Amino acid sequence: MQGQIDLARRLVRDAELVAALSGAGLSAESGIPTFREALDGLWERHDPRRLASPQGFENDPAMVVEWYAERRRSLAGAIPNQAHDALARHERVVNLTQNVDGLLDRAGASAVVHLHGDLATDVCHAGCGFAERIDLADPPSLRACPRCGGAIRPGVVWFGEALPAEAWRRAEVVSTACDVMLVVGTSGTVYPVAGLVDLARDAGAQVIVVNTEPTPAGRGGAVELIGKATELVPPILDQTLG
Ligand code: BV8
Ligand code: ZN
Repeated sequence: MQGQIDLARRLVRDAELVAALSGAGLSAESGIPTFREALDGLWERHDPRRLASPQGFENDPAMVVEWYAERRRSLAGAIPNQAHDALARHERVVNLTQNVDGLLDRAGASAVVHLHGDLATDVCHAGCGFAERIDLADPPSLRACPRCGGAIRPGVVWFGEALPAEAWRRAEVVSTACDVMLVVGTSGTVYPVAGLVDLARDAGAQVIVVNTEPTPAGRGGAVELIGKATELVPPILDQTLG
């Protein structure tokens, strides 16, 4: 493994631009359950793709808002881990994240591309444009939009919903321009984000994968490092580390 880590360190050292594509595994060691794990206890009889969908919300808005309120409260006390810090500190890294937990921003990363939205915001489901920051520690329950009377819901991208156009555009530009794509903690099962790895690879980038399990991103000549984000990301990025 050390040889692979040294190879990954050399690729990062020689790169002008590193695109870091992250998923729930990046925040696992901050105590944030991955998407599948987010359904424990009373939620385990639910399918996340139903709850995190417009149909799920329109079916039972109060239940979906309550599920997010629980996730928001648990997120309020979470702190960025060493992998967030390393990704935030490295000036040649642009963060493209599927995570909605805001932990890269809290770690000080600038210009994070939030591909699936942000749990700390509420938006109008009727699309009137109303949006506001909410207090994760004291999340609002189901309420009507003060502007149009529609329903207010978390500002995250649900299954079946389009990604924010500007975020997607930036992600495509960065993925085609980067010399290295560092893929951290994502199972690569959700599209269109999972397709960014192929986009980068086809544009000539070298792919480095950090994950606790093998994933499709690890194919096609990638440098695949099996292990935890907090153990592998800092040594790959922090060239100052011995
Ligand atoms: C869209 C926000 C169209 C909400 C999320 C068939 C084929 C291809 C695509 C589709 C298809 N059928 C449907 C689709 C489209 C669908 C899709 O991809 N479905 C999948 C399930 C097949 N995609 C969509 O609907 C997208 N929209 O396509 O719109 C469109 C276009 C125009 C106009 C209208 C519509 C929208 C997808 C966004 C869904 N929202 N999140 C919320 O959070 O509540 S996705 C959510 O699940 C997460 O954001 C994440 O991206 C994804 C997976 O979650 P997890 O599994 O928890 O996390 P992850 O995958 O990252 O896995 C964790 C990994 O970490 C694991 O590999 C684990 O080993 C590793 N790990 C764990 N601990 C550690 C670790 N690694 C390192 N260190 C550790 N310590
Ligand atoms: Zn509204």
